[in-house]
Amino acid sequence: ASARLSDGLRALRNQAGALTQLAHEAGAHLVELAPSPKVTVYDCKNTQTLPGTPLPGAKASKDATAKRTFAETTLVAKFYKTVFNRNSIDDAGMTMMSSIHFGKGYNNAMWNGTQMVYGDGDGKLFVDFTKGDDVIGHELTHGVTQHSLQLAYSGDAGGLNESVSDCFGSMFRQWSAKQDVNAADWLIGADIMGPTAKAKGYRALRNMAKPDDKAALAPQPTLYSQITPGMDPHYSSGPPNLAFCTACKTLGGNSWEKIGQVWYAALTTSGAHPNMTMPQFAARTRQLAAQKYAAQPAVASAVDAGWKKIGL
Ligand code: ASN
Ligand code: ZN
Repeated sequence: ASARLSDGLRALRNQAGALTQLAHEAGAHLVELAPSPKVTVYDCKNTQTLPGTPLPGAKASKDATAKRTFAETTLVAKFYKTVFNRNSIDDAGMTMMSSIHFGKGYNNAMWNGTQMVYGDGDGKLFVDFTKGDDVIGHELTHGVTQHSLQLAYSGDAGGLNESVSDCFGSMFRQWSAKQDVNAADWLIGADIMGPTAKAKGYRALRNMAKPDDKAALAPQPTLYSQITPGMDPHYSSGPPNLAFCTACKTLGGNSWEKIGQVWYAALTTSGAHPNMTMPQFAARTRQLAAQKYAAQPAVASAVDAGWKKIGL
């Protein structure tokens, strides 16, 4: 009887083992089969009416702007998934929606709270805004911020909001081009400068490595103490951009692998903080770097060097 019992037990154990293996394989398949977020593109046909006319998929579209928007937005989704394990803008797989050809010669791009919007540029100061992969990463990241820290768009939080979009826009550009921190240009908007801007010597909208660069269309302050009340977030983003860039360069390697992970954790950990100040954000990244990379103190020292550079 005891022999039969142990045979039975062995059989049960084998079955349990097989089931565990099956569940493991099924789980692996579920991960592989998790759909990437849907990407949709609409054509405003040079009006300012949103969202415009829905366009067919990337392959079916004859419009280079549409093709590019499908491809680059899909790539930003892949960047967020593979580098940060984030499933779309809201981390719950929401459709990534964009409208192109917004307005006539429209010199801007934006996240409007629901979707991305891109102008064609006037062809003089700016070209088609979809030509900047960092621009696409920047606008989409405004959506990520809206669904995480929910930073306000004024004061310190406003500058942080803009800076986070530049940091992730730039990281996306670096990751796409497989560039380490030394190969990266650290410019925002280099690929959307039009002939007039270039003729005047402007090479980008902003330079994260040198916020006060005279060759940037919008030179920014470099120190936290230079930020004044009511300053536009596109200017007050200069110091935190420099802090991020300095931290990345101090550590070396690829920006998105360690310092980028610290910034992502600072953006997505523990609820909304709409009025977060820059000193608070700095403290948060210092703490997260020390926690996440306890065995690699060079990460926390690099983060510290970044904030010290701007006087924090
Ligand atoms: N392109 C600008 C931005 O995303 C639009 C704006 O001024 N909000 O920051
Ligand atoms: Zn922005």
